[in-house]
Amino acid sequence: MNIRIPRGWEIPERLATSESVVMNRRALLGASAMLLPGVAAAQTANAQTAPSDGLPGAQAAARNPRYRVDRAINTEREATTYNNYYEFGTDKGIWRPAQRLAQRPWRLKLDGLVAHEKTLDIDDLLKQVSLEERVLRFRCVEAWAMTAVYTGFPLSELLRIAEPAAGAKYVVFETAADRAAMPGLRQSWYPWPYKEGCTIEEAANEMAFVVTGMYGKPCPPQNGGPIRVLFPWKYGFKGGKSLVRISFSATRPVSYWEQIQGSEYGFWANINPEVPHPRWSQASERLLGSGDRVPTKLFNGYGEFVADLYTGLQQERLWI
Ligand SMILES: Nc1nc2c(c(=O)[nH]1)N[C@H]1C(S)=C(S)[C@@H](COP(=O)(O)O)O[C@H]1N2
Ligand SMILES: [Mo]
Repeated sequence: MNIRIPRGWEIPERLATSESVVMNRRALLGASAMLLPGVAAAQTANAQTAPSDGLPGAQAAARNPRYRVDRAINTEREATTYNNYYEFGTDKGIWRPAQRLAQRPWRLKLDGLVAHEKTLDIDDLLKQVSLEERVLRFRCVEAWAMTAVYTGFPLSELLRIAEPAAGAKYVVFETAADRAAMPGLRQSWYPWPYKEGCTIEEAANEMAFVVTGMYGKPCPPQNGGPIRVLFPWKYGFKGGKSLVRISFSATRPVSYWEQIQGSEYGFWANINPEVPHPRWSQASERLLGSGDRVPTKLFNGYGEFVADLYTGLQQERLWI
């Protein structure tokens, strides 16, 4: 008999939805909670207008030419209607139910090891920073990727506003948990609220970007509006959406995905085509829109900006 057991990287991509495979095993009991009429309708309906039309806050800003891409830029529609946002559900079609997340008023708390704890209103914050547009590659750990147009400001500007104390070594990002708007929160076995973190050196790196807009409009809720963070050299799950709190800490936080499955989603999560996810290869990625398979790049192509952050850290699990 010749039974061939497929290796992890041979599973078809539709099964390589990592982030949901782990959960769906536990989710069976709670599945009926997700079958809201609005959610089902949104998954089949086609948008007539762009999802970010009509949101508050102007987001036109000059493009920063420093960050070049060698790929076609995805359309606004592609980048804003295929999302991961588990608070709204585990499928990619949550953009319509996500419109229930009110974008104003919105406050962001800065606390922990800081000179003075602060709570900023988003419109006041936007006046204290200089917005720029960046065209960035984005790579999900599930091996889909896109190139999208973002407006925002370097995370280093928020560090300046927060004034972290000398002992602050890590930055912790906590995202919205609005039970009325987010049906996913009823799945109480997940460690809500979604939290992520990075080192203070990573946060100060020029590539760490706070996003407040996309395609010249306010960032739509499904992409993390009104304010989210992006680490374009790391897998997408590091970029917490709809931030409500940024804390400074002396100790390394354990993030949402790390709590769910630490062997598959670690603290560093830097992109490396040569280090497979435990269940599939990371050597290539599928581009939204064209569906083309292209090779994945070390640090998602941003090594010239970020590689130095990791000298001396070779003993860490930098690539998971
Ligand atoms: N709060 C929150 N942030 C989140 C997620 C989430 O489920 N909840 N998903 C993450 C994952 S897995 C990815 S790939 C990106 C997707 O961002 P996008 O929908 O803007 O492309 O958001 C990340 N941030
Ligand atoms: Mo992801």
